[in-house]
Amino acid sequence: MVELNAAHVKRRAKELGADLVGIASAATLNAFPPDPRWPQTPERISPYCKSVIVLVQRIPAGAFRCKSNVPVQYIDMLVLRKMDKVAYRLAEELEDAGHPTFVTAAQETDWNYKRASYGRLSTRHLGVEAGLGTLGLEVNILTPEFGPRVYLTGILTELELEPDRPLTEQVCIGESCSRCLHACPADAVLHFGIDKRACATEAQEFGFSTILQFFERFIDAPLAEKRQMARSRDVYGFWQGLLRVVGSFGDCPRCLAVCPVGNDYHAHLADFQKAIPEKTPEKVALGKLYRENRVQGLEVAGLNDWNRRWVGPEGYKGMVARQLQEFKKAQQQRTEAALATADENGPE
Ligand code: B12
Ligand code: SF4
Ligand code: SF4
Repeated sequence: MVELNAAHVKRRAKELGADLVGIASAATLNAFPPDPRWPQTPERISPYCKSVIVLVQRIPAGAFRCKSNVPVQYIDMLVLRKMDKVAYRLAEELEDAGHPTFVTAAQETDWNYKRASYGRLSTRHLGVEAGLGTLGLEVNILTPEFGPRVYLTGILTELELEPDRPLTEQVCIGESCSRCLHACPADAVLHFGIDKRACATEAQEFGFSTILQFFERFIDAPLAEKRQMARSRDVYGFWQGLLRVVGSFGDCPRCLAVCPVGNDYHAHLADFQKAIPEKTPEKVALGKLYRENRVQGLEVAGLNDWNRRWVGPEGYKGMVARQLQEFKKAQQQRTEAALATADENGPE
């Protein structure tokens, strides 16, 4: 049996193509389910799981510079495919080395959990436990490297691996930023929470509940109307969703696009995403209200004692500003180095 440790596993994950990787202990995940009423824990899936290896795959920033959301929707699917392949290859290698290992579905939900709105594991919470980021105002996980523009998956293994420590500093700038709230077309961003039903109208235009509602109407409709319905845009949307998942989820990328966390934002998005067309005085006022409520220490569901663990218990301490300064410094050094090389080479 090959002796494997956390450093080896992480190196292999990166070699296989993962952008970020971290490790969470199954015991910790079992002790801290995101929503204890419906515990999304490894022990519910396998009693033998010791560690969860969490992979992050970034969504290339270029897709967020387009005139419509369509390129992001397509690239989301490619990112998920790549992530699944990387996870599968790593699981296979660990099993070949003698450690039973398998991958969980990154996008499926559990029919028995909160009307199928919860995954078997919450991969965002896995990411926080594995030290890869913290939850933002819109409860996406924000990684310091790529902000929320990532997908995540979990590999469950019986191999005991040294876990990473969660970040205690809040990565999200918080209420004083509120850019995700300003950009949300469905007014779904709560205070470190999300109105899922509202979000789903934009993010899952042709998702399960739309299909269900369509067929309920279809069953009761007279024959002539049935014919019309069968040829409607909805059915085309369902077909596209089945074919390529586009439309069945991941339709709306606005909260991902405008978040100023991550060097990918500084490098490629700061110019294009600076102005937020969806911003209204009402949304700005709501962000301010969230801020006042937090300053005054009012009760906020998303920031209660249980949830604070995943938001970053120390609060925001300027991580994004520090990162931006470092980014600008590195950019200047690159420009100076390029100029120096040009000088050395002399005129053409
Ligand atoms: C179901 C689902 C959805 C559905 C929900 C459907 C429904 N009808 O309920 C909806 C449509 C909302 C959705 C939307 C999106 N999703 Co989605 N989704 C999932 C999925 C499959 C399961 C989520 C889950 O299990 N959550 C578990 C619960 C416990 O978490 P939670 O609901 O956020 O609850 C916490 C807080 O919100 C808070 N809370 C809960 N209830 C309440 C109530 C109040 C009032 C408050 C204040 C707080 C609060 O406490 C909880 C504990 O911390 C995951 C994949 C996975 N397996 O994890 C992807 C996932 C979360 N989605 C993802 C993405 C990218 C999106 C979208 C951006 C769409 C897109 N372009 O793909 C939007 C983002 C919306 C957002 N800001 O959160 C990514 C997130 C990546 C990231 N950076 O975080 C994931 C992780 C997929 C993946 N494999 O990478 N999604
Ligand atoms: S995915 Fe779109 S609708 Fe959902 S929270 Fe983000 S911005 Fe709002
Ligand atoms: S846009 Fe601002 S408030 Fe929203 S998650 Fe990103 S940093 Fe936090």
